[in-house]
Amino acid sequence: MTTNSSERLFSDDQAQRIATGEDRLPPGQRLTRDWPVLTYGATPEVSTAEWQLTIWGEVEQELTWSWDDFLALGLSTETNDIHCVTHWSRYDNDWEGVLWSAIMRQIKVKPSAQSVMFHSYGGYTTNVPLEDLASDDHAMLATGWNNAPLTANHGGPVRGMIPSLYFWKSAKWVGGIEFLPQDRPGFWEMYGYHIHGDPWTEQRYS
Ligand SMILES: Nc1nc2c(c(=O)[nH]1)N[C@H]1C(S)=C(S)[C@@H](COP(=O)(O)O)O[C@H]1N2
Ligand SMILES: [Mo]
Repeated sequence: MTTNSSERLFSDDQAQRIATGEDRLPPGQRLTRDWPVLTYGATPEVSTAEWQLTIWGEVEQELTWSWDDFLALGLSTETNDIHCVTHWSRYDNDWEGVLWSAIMRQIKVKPSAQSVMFHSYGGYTTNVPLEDLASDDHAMLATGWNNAPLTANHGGPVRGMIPSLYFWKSAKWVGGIEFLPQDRPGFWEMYGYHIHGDPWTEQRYS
């Protein structure tokens, strides 16, 4: 294979896929190196001092965590790929945050709970079945990206990060988690996005 860049057989993206020996790119996606901002509406400015996470619904006890309460659950790091329904994907994002599994250890969820609704400051919502969260070891509520606090436009101080689903399921500015007795559509799901959103089977729109 030639090393002359004008005659290369493979694009960087293809070379990367070949080098890693796996097809990382879900069908219908193309890679981007920058990180687009996709927000419906205004960007809420939420300081860590005022930020709270409230958990309610199908739980034995509702609770509210402050920023310090939340950090006390312990921070982990994860590297993963993000796939937006508008066809861009971005590889190798380094996240810091609290794993979903660590959050679940603090909550007594009722057996009736099927799904969660993430509620954002500003009003955005998105639904995710508990099964998806439980089977995704990498799911977290993220506080940092590439060794820096998550910026406001990307959902800081705290955003969902669920790499197994399209990126609209990763709510920015999360302030509430509601446990639901049955799955119900969130914001984009009511406007025709797929109720589930698996990028590998292209569950884009319903
Ligand atoms: N609160 C909130 N969360 C959101 C959105 C939004 O508009 N509001 N957009 C979603 C969509 S469609 C995508 S693709 C990602 C984009 O995240 P980014 O702007 O950090 O790339 O956030 C998701 N989470
Ligand atoms: Mo999106």
